[in-house]
Amino acid sequence: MDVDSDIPMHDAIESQQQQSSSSYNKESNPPENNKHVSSSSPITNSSPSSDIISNSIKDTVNTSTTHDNTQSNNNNTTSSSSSNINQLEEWIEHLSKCQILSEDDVSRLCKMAVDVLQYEQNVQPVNVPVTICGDVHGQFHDLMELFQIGGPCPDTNYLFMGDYVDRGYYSVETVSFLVCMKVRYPNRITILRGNHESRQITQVYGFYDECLRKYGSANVWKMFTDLFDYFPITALVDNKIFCLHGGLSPMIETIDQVRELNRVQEVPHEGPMCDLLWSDPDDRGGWGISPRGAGFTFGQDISEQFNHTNDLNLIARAHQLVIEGYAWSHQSVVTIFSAPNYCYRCGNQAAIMEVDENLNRQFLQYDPAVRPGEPTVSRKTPDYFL
Ligand SMILES: [Mn+2]
Repeated sequence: MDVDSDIPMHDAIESQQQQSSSSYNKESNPPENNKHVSSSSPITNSSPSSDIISNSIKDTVNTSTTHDNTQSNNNNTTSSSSSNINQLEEWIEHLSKCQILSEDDVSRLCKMAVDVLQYEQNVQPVNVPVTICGDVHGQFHDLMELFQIGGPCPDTNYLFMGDYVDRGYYSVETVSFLVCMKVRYPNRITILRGNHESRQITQVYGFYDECLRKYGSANVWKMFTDLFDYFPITALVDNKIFCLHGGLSPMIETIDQVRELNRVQEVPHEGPMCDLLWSDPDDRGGWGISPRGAGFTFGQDISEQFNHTNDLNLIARAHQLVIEGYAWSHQSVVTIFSAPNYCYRCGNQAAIMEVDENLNRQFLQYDPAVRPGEPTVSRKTPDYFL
């Protein structure tokens, strides 16, 4: 059974909003919507083989950031300053204990992350083997469990398909940790943008309020949401598995068309970039109106045509709560959801998908981690909820 991860939680959302309404939009500066200017982006959107180009750009231009040399399977960084590595490892150790970074450190981290992410592509190439993960939604302890199940990064390569923030109690720690890992091991972990990596959505579903509560101002929220604009929107694993948060768009027939988008902006309300982050597969054929109010539903005929046109085996996506952590749609679309017992009450398992050197796939399912200091909520969902 597929349950929409954004729609059926209205009661949870409302109680969240009630709890935070006293501080909401009163003590803080109003967030600036859609004011991000994306001028002079160095992103090489339309060069299909620019991973080599961008790597050389990174290595020559960006000496201040860390880069792993994946091609030679060498985990030691070759072109980065050791002080940055030490700093990042200090932050990672701190965050591993679920402790937030200082505002100044978040500022430094986000600047380092822009230096890495701005050179990634709209369709970021990813090599096998890789472990592909879905929504995390601020469930920090479950993210640590994910790395226990899948193996530590950088020993295991990871591809996350978005929705790191909102809903869970630890969006700040979760996104700080993943961004730190991205900067520390840029060729070992890929972090795509989800529909929640957005200024608008995070003001409604928790991340904005959490930043206010933990930092006393919206500064950290602004730093991260400005950074989200640089996250790649899709990835292509071994030229065969197309990975993205939501799904297909009626305005996108080829992967090259994704490469031509200007992604460095707030997630738009409509259009191809919006659809890629919001759409869902559906049992009905063709394109349908999405109950989410953004993106579309697409049928098996659409996904088959897209996979045929682009010589793909599989579309891997996240965005929908699925009770067993993964679920097949059509024959070649898989949904992966990596937040167990979503919202601490849905009773679902989580899953990640390992893809080996021969593109063989294996799903690993897991249950919620113990969350010290939090109220114990039964994983079992009452019948009336489902
Ligand atoms: Mn989503």
